[in-house]
Amino acid sequence: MRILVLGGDGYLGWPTSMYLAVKGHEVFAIDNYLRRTVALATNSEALIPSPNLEERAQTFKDVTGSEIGVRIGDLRDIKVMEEAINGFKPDAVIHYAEQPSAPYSMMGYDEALLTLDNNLKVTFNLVWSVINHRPECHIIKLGTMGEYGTPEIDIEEGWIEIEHKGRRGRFLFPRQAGSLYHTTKIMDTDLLWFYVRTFGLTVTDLMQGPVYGLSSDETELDSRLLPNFHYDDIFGTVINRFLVQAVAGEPLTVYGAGGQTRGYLNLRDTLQCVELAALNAPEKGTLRVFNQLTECFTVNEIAERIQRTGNRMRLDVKIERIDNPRKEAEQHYYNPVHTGLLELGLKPHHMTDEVLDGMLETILPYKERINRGVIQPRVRWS
Ligand code: USQ
Repeated sequence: MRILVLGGDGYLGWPTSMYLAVKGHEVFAIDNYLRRTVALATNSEALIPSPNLEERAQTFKDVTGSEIGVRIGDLRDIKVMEEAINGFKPDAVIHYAEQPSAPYSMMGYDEALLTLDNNLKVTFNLVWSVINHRPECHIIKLGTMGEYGTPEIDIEEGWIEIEHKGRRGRFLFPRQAGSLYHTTKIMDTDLLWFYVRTFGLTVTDLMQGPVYGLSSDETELDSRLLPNFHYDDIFGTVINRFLVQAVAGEPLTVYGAGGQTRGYLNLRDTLQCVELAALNAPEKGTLRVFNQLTECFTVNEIAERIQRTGNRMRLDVKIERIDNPRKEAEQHYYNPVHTGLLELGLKPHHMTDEVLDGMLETILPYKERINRGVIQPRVRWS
């Protein structure tokens, strides 16, 4: 397939581009280095130095013989988006090109506006470019499980049947996000659903949980191909953060009571999921939603698992419950349905002790690069 990856330099975008190229797809990746710029501005640089997108694509070609087309461009500019869609003529577009950090979106007015403006404008430009130049193209949008929040009822896979005053209807599952970033993802879903209904676009919305890991078959080929691995309070997701904290000898930062439950997945499974979505497009003119996660944990369970694994490696890991900087339920019901991707053939890589050991071993050589000043949360929700 011809697959365009928007946000192809990111934590997920770069491993996805390589995975798809090795599988024989024709891949073109675009990025404007927004995450790198924000990371620099907030002193939140990735643990492992990552060459720029052009250098990465060259290394990837030298190592594998496969090519990834790359362009540095800002997709908020409709001309850049149109050139990509009209020039490359993709069968599928994977849309990762968003400001992905909940804490960043809660820092203040400027950061909130950047998140809102970037995330909605890129989605809007994508919609219009596809309508005008490639209406048959399948849009695969990275959404987030955070769109649903933590309701008192089971979370369905995107849609819910509601019976009301004796009549029935099918609706998007109610959504109530816990940060502005997550709220922009709800708005994206609503935009896409509107244009599916009115213009017959074909869309898959992947409601993804927090991802962990830094290995895929391709990233393991050369350290210059590793993803941007963050452990700071802005871009680091909780499992990645805790593993780096364990290596640094810092106590694991459990926010509040630690009963917050989320659906997690290994980086390798994100790659499988987006390819499965691309190879199995939904019926034309529909919005399909998958909940993209493989197993649920509380923050306490994650901390205890990482403490055990770290202590086996003589890291003397401590756990500290600190004031929660976020507004979120710290003890709650959580039961999301996630069968759609399994039915398409997803083979989950679970968070085994071996997986955590492997991550600790990859992180250890970079111990001296850990900046202890970005481990404690610097952003409070209010
Ligand atoms: N947490 C801690 N200690 C930490 C960091 C986080 O207890 O040091 C807690 C948070 O309070 C939260 C949970 O761990 O309850 C998950 O936090 P996270 O930072 O790993 O994930 P989040 O901010 O929700 O965002 C991440 C990605 C985002 C994606 C989302 C999926 O950055 O792009 O959309 O995961 S989900 O969480 O399902 O919405």
